[in-house]
Amino acid sequence: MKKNNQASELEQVVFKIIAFLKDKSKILLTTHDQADIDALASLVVFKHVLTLAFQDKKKKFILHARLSKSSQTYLHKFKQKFPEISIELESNPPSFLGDVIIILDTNNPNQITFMRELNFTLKNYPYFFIDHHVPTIMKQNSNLTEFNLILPQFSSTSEIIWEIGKILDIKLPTSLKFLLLAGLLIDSGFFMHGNNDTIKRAALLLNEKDILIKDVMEMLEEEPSLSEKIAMIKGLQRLKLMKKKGWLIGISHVGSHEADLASLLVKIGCDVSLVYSKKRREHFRISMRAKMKLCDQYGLNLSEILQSVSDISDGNGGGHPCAASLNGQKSLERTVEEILKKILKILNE
Ligand SMILES: [Mn+2]
Repeated sequence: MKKNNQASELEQVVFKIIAFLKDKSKILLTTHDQADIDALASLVVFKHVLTLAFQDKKKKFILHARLSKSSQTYLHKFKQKFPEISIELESNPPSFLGDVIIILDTNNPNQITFMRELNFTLKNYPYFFIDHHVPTIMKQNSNLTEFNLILPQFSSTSEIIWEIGKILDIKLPTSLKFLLLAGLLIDSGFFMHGNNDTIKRAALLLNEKDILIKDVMEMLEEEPSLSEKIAMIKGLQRLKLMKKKGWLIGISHVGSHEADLASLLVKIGCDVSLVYSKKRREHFRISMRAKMKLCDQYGLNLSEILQSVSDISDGNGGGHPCAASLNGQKSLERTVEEILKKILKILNE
């Protein structure tokens, strides 16, 4: 029953979005910085879905994204396998912003560099989000909230785009289903952080037997770069451990690859990990991961914790209950202290 309600709610918003976009001639689709494969897949497939939904040659869709290193590598391999698909991505701040901006795979405008770069222009610019992260509490003047699809119950934005495509009765070619599966696999940690629906959607994407899951997984395999390997090893050397009621909290720091190290620490036995990385000037980034068991049993929510310390660091945090990050610009030490205090308090309960 609940599921049907959810489905129809999604449907309603999707039809509202389509009605709203009907008379818009230039639509900008963008995503967070260091766009990952889920972000890339969502952008490319959503453009395809909208193009077919409108069948209007005068309508222009612009994709804007700055890809992470690993998404660039992935895109290269993807284009070799599917040369028939043309993907054009803008990476410079767009000169013309279009009539509306649709932001995919984040619901925090601070995570979009060009928005920061064009701060003044965007203040009154209409935009809305399609995303699967925990909603950020933020005052956003020009956000068209009635079109927001912020759905943390989805493991990936790729899956939301897949559902939108189904609602609009758009049939996707093999290549784009392949791409959505890649986004779904990456963001669900190969189903590790997924739920029943994640697996059901993956099964549907594989239904027509034109895709082998082995091929999708193989394309996602990536030998870590030398700098990543060194960062992991150095980060492990600097590891500090805290023990609380049998739970292990691992704390470390690296120059880059903080998210990878945070994931690695949980893989090798930490129940919670916190890895920070100092960036230029006072700026820093904190990445955190936790075992799912801990989030379920204790209601630990890293996204909420990082949002709650955003003020101290004059930054913004968010993500998921078991995987979250924070970009800060001051008081690194105090921020880390405050985070650890909150975690210890939860574990004490
Ligand atoms: Mn994502």
